[in-house]
Amino acid sequence: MKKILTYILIIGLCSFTLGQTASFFSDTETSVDNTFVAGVWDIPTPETNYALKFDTDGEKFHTNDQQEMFALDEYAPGKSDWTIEAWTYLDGTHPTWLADWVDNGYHTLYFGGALKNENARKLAFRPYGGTEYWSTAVFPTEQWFHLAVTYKATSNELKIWYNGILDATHTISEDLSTTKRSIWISDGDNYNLTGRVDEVRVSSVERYTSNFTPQTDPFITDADTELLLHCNQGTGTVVNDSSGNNRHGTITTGTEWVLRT
Ligand SMILES: [Ca+2]
Ligand SMILES: [Ca+2]
Repeated sequence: MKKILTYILIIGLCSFTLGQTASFFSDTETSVDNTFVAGVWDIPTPETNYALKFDTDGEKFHTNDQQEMFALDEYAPGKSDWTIEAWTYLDGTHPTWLADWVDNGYHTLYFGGALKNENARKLAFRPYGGTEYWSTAVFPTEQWFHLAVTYKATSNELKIWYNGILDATHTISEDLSTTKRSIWISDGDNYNLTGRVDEVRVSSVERYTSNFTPQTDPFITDADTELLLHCNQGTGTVVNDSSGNNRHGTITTGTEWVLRT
């Protein structure tokens, strides 16, 4: 009796999980009185979770076409909110002095490196020709963390969020408008990221205004998503943009696909 009750419970749970219209077995499988005889379960194989790894100068991702990033001008030219975020993993510190995270060859976000010891592995935002706006946090090596930078156009406020906690707030005095340029990850200016990125999302909205729990599931695109890289291709040189805007990109030779650990 106990066994029968257990079977009923398992079948019930499977039916619930698969949905009411889903059958316990697929058409190609056989069953006798709902007892599994042959075939495979009707559960889709999950997408393998890869990330991009950079460890040498010249290694980078870049969008194939020029895009707005720091000047998300579809609403107000050169003056719109934005958020740039990615799960990030630092394998170490770049041997020279900085390690590009995300930039457009004009305005840059980078980690300070060895020659700037006081700022080693802090994150800086540097508008073209302007001031460096630093994080308070010194970011760790050999662990994944969520990093987000938000910009509010009406107040010129730039905020850095480390694992969902507000880390630094700055008022930007520079004009952030640019012409459209490719979006680069790592090595926008001959300084590679010594690390990895995954789930890169650029948004035309200030996504975060108070502390938050970073989403560990893949992002789903919405009307405010400009670029979304799940980085799960795992092979080849094309990285698909899942934002719906077809801003697909390319990785240069030496950039590696690594399993997301
Ligand atoms: Ca991924
Ligand atoms: Ca490499």
